[in-house]
Amino acid sequence: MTRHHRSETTRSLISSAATLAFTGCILIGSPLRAQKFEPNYDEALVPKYELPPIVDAATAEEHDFNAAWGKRRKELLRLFGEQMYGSQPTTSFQVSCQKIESGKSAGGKALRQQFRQTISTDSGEHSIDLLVFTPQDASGPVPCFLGLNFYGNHTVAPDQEIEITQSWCRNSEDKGVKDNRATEAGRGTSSSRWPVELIVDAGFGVATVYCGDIDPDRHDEFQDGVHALFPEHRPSQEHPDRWGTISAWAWGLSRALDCIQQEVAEVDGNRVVVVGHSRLGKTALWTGATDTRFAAAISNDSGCGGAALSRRAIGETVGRINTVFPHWFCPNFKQYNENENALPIDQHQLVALLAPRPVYVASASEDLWADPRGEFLSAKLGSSIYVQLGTMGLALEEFPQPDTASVGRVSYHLRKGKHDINAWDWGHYIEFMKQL
Ligand code: GTR
Repeated sequence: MTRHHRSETTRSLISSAATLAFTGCILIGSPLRAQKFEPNYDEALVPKYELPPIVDAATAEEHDFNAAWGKRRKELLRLFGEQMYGSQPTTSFQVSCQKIESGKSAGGKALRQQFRQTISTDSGEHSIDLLVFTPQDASGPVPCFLGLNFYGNHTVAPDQEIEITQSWCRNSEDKGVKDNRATEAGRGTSSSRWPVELIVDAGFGVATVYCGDIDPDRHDEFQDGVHALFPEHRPSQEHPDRWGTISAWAWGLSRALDCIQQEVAEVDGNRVVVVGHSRLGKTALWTGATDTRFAAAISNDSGCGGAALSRRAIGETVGRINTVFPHWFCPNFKQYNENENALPIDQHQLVALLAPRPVYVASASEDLWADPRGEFLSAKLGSSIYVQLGTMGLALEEFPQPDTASVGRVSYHLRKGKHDINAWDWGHYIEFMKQL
């Protein structure tokens, strides 16, 4: 069998597996395994794997399927918490949210509002800034996107009034970060990723928080950021199931939603959609799973630890991500380095945790590191639960050609191009938003 032939065979097996509604799917690939941490990009070298079912056959037959799914959903959520992202603290905290500034933005089309949230526990106080744009001419509360940004709120728009973060930032000349401090030079440097005008013109709001305001993206044994508010809940050898940075970011997004629901009259707090790119796309899915107040979730190029199936081990793998970013997931997740088949979960089940709320998985054709095909398979397999719950699944049957978008209750698109989020992606997210 030629390599080409084998990969076509694998592909058709995968697509027929994708139509299997709920049983575990056995996918055939090569028994060969890529060398330790050497990325594999060859479909023919995807290892043999069997995916854990979203619901087993007996559950699927339950008379009251909604109730049976509710039980199974809890179990899946617990497994993702314990084995992958880490549980969030359950002890009490106080939170206050104050408007610190407002004015016109985006050439007068948007109302810009900035809020400072202060979260306190017996162990201290921590502040997080929230930036919200809504259409200037809205006649009532609007649905709103909420997502984290990588380098500070001031990077999302060339607007002099946006506060510059005081939190630790990764050094970047392009983003105006020097000595781990954000500067004026960063203003608007990520605006291609945040098309505020396009969004407000469509009648929606967009809100953002700097991820490093919640938890700086560095490995410090979970000492800083919101981890410091809950020292009794730090991950450790004895407690390898506690929150890593992605879970902390998700917790912070829930706090931002608290603030929106309580203080931002221009936004409809029941129609807030969590969105994120890349590591922040992984976070968007986990946030939507843990906090059902979010009306929907959008993961853009989220890859390994996001929408991509871990067991395919193509592009970035579990071993690689845990080595380069040891703080993103909980310590338990490291057991699965080079050992994905031992995972009790896989990422199609994370997509399923959004059901029946709308979910969007997006990929870019040249972003092989994030495994576009694995992201598509998660969306397709995860969508089976939507069908079982009596709503619509993903309309696409096969992994599509670049520049194809299928927008519905479960949505997927493959943008032509590189790892990024741009106006093409947002145009489709705006279409998706219209169903709310
Ligand atoms: C990469 C990482 C990916 C993705 C990306 C990003 O270095 O390997 O998992 O998260 O960073 O967030 O831009």
